[in-house]
Amino acid sequence: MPQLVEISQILSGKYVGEEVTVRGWLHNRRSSGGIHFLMVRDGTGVIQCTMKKDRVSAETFEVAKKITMESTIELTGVVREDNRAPGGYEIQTSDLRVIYRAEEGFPIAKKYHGPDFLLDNRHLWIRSQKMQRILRIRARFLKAAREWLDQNGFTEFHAPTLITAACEGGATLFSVKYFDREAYLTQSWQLYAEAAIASLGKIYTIAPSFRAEKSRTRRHLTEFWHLEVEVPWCDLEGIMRIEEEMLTYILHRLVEDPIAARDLGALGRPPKDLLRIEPPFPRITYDEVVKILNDDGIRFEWGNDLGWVEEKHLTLKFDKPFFVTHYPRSAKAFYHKPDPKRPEVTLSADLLAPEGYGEITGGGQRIEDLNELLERIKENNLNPEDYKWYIDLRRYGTVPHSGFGLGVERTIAWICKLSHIRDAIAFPRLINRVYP
Ligand code: NSS
Repeated sequence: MPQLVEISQILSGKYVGEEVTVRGWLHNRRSSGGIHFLMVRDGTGVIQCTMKKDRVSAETFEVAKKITMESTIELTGVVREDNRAPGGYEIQTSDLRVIYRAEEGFPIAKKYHGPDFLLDNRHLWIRSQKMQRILRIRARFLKAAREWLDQNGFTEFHAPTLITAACEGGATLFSVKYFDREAYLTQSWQLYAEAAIASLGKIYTIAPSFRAEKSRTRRHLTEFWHLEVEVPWCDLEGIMRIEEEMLTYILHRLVEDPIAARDLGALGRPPKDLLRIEPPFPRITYDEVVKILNDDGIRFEWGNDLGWVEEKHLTLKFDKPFFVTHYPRSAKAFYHKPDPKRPEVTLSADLLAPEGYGEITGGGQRIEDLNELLERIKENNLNPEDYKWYIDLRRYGTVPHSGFGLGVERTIAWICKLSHIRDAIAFPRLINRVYP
C-alpha cells in the first residue's frame, strides 16, 4: 500500500506528485460527466479527490457512484496542486475501498437546518466543516495558553468539582445529592486556588465550571470551561498585565499557525485582526463606564452590575479587548478587596472583548485581611461556618494576591466571530438542553 498520510499534510503542500493513501469519511460527493468528486475528511482536514472513469476499474467507478455519505473509506491516488480545488490540492484517485458503508439518509443534508435540529443531531453536526474549524481553534487556543503559563513559571493545579460553599453566589449553584447530604458543582476553582498558592506559588487550571443560569442568552452555558489563574504577591495591576500578556501570546500563536489561520479566515475572522492586538489593553473605570452610558442615552445606575445591553453598547466602541476596573462592592462577590482609598469600590477588573462581545474574564485582587474578610462575609449574608477553611487562610501566612477566570467559550466565540456561545463547545449544556 502506498504511504498512509494525513490530509493536513497534503494541504500543507507536501506530497505533490507522490502517490498516497488517505483514510477517512466521505464528507460529500458529486458527479459530473465521467468524473466523481469525492470530498474526504480524516479529522485533520478535507480534501477533494477526483475519480476519472478512464483511470480506475469499471467496478471501482461504480462503487464510487453508489457510495453513501459518511461511509468510511480508504483512497489511493497521486497528489496534484490545483487552485480550483478547495484548499488548493487534490488527489487523482486510482483506487478506492469502502471500509464501512454508512446507511442511506444521513440526517444532515445540504440544506438549511434550524438550530434545534442541529443541536438534537449534535453528535453528527460536529463533523461539519464549521464545527471542525472551531474545535481545532479551541484546542490550539488551550495549547497556547498552557505554553505561556508553563513558560512563565505557573504550575497546573486541580481543584475539586464537588464542593460545599458558593464562590459566585448561591443563585446559580447546581446542587447534587452527595450520599445523605447536599453538595454543589463548582462555579470556580478560586477558593481552593487561594489555598494552593501557599503550597505552589503561581498556579493555573483549565477545567469545567457549572452555573445554573436561568436566563436564555447567547453568552451563557450551564457548563463552561474555565481557565483560571491565581498569583501570590500580586496586585490588581499585576493580574491585568498577566491577562493581557497571556491573551496576546495566544492570539499571536493562533495566527502564526497556518492551519488555525486558515480556519479563522474561513470562519470570517481575518487573522490580521488578532495580530494587531498588543498590550497594554485600555483600562477604564466603572465610573467612566457609567458616564459613557448615560451620555449615550442608556440609563444606568451606579452600583448595578453591567448587563448584556450595557456591555454590547460599550464594546462596539473598541476594536481590541479592554479592562473595566473598580466595580462597586455591591456588584461583586464577597472575596473582592475593597479599594483602601475608596472602600465603596473594589480592586476588580473584567476584561471585555470588543465588537459587541463583552466580558470574557473576571478577576482582581482578593481580601487578605482576616477582619475585612469576616466583615464582607457578613455584609453578603453568608454563613462564616461554610467558609471556615477559607477564612483560616487569613490566619496562617496571609499574602496579597490576585487572580482571574477566563471563560473559554466566550473567548472562542469572540475570536471566531460566532453569533452564539453554543458553537464554541462540542456538546453545549444550556437551560433547556443536556442531550446529546
Ligand atoms: O464569575 S466570573 O466573572 N468570576 C469568577 O468565577 C472568578 N471566581 C474567577 C477567578 O477569579 N478565578 O466568571 C469568570 C468568567 C466570566 O468572565 C465569563 O467569561 C465566564 O467565566 N463565565 C461563563 N461563561 C459561559 N457561561 C456562563 N454561564 C459563565 N459564567 C461565567
